[in-house]
Amino acid sequence: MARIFGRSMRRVKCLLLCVLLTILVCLYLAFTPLQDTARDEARNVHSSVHDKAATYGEELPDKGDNPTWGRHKLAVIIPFRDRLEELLEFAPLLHEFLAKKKVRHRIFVINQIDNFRFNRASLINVGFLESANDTDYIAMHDVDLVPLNFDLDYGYPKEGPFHVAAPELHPLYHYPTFVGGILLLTRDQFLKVDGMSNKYWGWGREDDEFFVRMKQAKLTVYRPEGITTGKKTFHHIHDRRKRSRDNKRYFNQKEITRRRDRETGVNTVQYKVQSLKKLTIDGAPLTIMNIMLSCDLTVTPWCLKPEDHAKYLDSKGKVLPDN
Ligand code: UDH
Ligand code: MN
Repeated sequence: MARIFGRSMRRVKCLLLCVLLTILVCLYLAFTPLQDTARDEARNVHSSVHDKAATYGEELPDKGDNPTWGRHKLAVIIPFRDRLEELLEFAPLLHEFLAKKKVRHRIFVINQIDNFRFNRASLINVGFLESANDTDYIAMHDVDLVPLNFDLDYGYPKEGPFHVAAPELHPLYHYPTFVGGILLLTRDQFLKVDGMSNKYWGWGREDDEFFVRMKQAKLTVYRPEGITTGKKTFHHIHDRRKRSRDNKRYFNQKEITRRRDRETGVNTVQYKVQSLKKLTIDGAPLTIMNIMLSCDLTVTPWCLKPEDHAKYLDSKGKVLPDN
C-alpha cells in the first residue's frame, strides 16, 4: 500500500515538474521573440526617421534621442523672392541660433516664381500647408531679420501667438499693433483665423490685416519680456535703395486692402509647387519650394501692374497659362 502511494506521489511530482518545464519553455519562447521584435521595431522607427531626414538632406538637430529638445517642431516659413544675399547671411545664423536653443525646426523658403507682384501673405499660407507633415507650429519669418539676443524665445506658443519682433525691439517699426517681421503661431491658432488674406499683392498691410484677424478671433498676442537690448535685438539686413519696397496701390487696391478680408485665407490660396529643392548653406539645411501663385484678375487686378496687364492677358482678358 505504502509502495503504491510512494509510486503515485513520484508520478505526481514528475507530472508537476513536466508542467513547470513546459510553462517555462513556453514563457521563454513567448517572450524572447517579442523582445527582439520590439527592439527591431524601435530600430526601424528610429532609422526611418533618420532615413527621412537623410532624403530631405537635413540633419535632425537632436538625432532623435536627446530629451532636452522637447517634443514640438517649428516650421520656419520664409516668404521669398530675389533675396539671395540676405538668405546666405540669414540661414546659417538662424539655424545655429535655433539649434543652440534646442528648438527642433525645419526652414522652408517659399520662393515666388510667377510673374505677379510679390505676395508675402499667400506665400505664408502656402508654407503653412506644405510644412504640415512633421511640424506643429510655425514662424512667419522675414529673411532679413536676424535675432541677435539669445534670450529671445522661439518655443511653442501654447498660450497665444508670440510676436518675436515686438515694436519696441524691431529696428524700424514701433507702432503698438505691429505684428510683422517674426510671428509664431501653433497650427491651430493659424487655422482659427483661416491664415492670411490672399488679396495683398505688392508691399505692406497684410500683417495689419492679420492683426485684426487675431483680435477678432480673441487670440491674445504675446511678446518677449525682459529683453534689454532694445532696437539692437535684431540685425535688419535691408538697404532700402537696393531693396526698394513695391508700395504702389493700383485699381481699387487701397480701398479694398484697408478692410478686413472675410473671403480669402489659407483655405482659398491657389498655387502650384513647381519644384522642391534641398539645399544646405554653411550647415543650415533648407527646403526651397518654387511656387506659382494664381491670381483672379477680376477680384484683385492689382496682382499685376496696370502696364503689365496687356503683357500677360490674352485677347479675351484671360491670364496666359504660364503666368
Ligand atoms: N520679401 C522678399 N522679396 C521681395 C519683397 C519681400 O523676399 O521682393 C520678403 C522677405 O522675406 C522680406 C519680407 O518679405 O524680409 C518683408 O519685406 P521687406 O523686408 O521689404 O519689408 P520691411 O523691411 O519689413 O519693410 C516689413 C515689416 C512690416 C511692415 C509694416 C507695415 N504693415
Ligand atoms: Mn526688411
